[in-house]
Amino acid sequence: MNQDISYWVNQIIDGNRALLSQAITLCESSLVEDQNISIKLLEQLIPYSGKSIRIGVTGTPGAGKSTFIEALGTYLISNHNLKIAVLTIDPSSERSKGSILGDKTRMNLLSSMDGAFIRPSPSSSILGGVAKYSYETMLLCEAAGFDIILIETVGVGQSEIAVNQLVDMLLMLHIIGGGDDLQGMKRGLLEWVDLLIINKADQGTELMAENEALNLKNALHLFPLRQSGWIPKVVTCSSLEKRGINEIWSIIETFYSSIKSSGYLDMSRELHQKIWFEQLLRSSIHQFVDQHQSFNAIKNEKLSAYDEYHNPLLLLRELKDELKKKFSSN
Ligand SMILES: Nc1nc2c(ncn2[C@@H]2O[C@H](COP(=O)(O)OP(=O)(O)OP(=O)(O)O)[C@@H](O)[C@H]2O)c(=O)[nH]1
Ligand SMILES: [Mg+2]
Repeated sequence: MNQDISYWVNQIIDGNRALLSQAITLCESSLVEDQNISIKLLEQLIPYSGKSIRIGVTGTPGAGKSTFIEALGTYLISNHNLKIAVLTIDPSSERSKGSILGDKTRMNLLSSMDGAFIRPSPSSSILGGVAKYSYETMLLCEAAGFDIILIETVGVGQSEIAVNQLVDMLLMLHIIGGGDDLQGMKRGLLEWVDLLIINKADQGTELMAENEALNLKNALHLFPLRQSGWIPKVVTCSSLEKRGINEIWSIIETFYSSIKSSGYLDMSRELHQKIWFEQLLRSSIHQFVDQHQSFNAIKNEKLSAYDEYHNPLLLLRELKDELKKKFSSN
């Protein structure tokens, strides 16, 4: 980093996309020096964050998440003059080492619009269905003035619980005939979903989609009332033909103003912040211990005597005992 932190801070607040991208890259870097710079940047940018609507988009592979984000994003930019940041996973990143092209994410039109910023993170960094540094990336995008943050998840099952620790609202895309989703793990996930969208309601499947929506609405009624007080909605849409998108936006607006006025929004964001703090604390402790000379000296001494043990757990116990002795007396 050639310029000082305050230069970066001002540029990001002014909406400099190139520096925003670089700041995200610093967050994602495995180098401790880069991580330290990104933490300093975030420290100063946090006061400028928090003003967006944070939305998670989940659903089984191929449900149409990317196509839906493209439809919603282009609608919001064109009709509401909003600025949209999309955080997604780049499926090709393993091979191409970090491509950031929109066309690889099925968001061709959106990626060409001025009001959009699409950030595919490398698939190697996935942790529970979202990129490892999605929270940091989201804060940076908010400081850069984006009104809506859309986070696309990958994978199925419990992963979406992780996205729930980032966003204000969780949307789930559902394919017609995918009723089995309600069984097993998906049932647990449904407790977190605020809006269930039956996608691909087009090309003759509209009626089936309406019936499915009705069944799902009935199924959702059986869930206990949520802490947010919100009763989850079920709608049909066609992301491909861009139908049903305005209705979805009006549900998002209603949801957002309801959790804002009830105080639930502040409460859940505070919880997310504490979860982030815990994660940062753990990695700081890890980093500190790794770099601590006395710790490394004791560890290396023990490791050099490994042949005497032939039992990693015994070695670990002795190492822990010695560390306790050393650090509890200081
Ligand atoms: N008919 C129809 N096809 C759709 C619709 N939305 C998406 N598709 C198609 O479904 C396929 C998968 O769409 P994606 O948007 O890539 O789905 P995804 O959930 O993002 O997929 P992954 O990221 O791979 O999990 C593509 O061929 C889309 O063209 C829709 O509303 N109607
Ligand atoms: Mg996708």
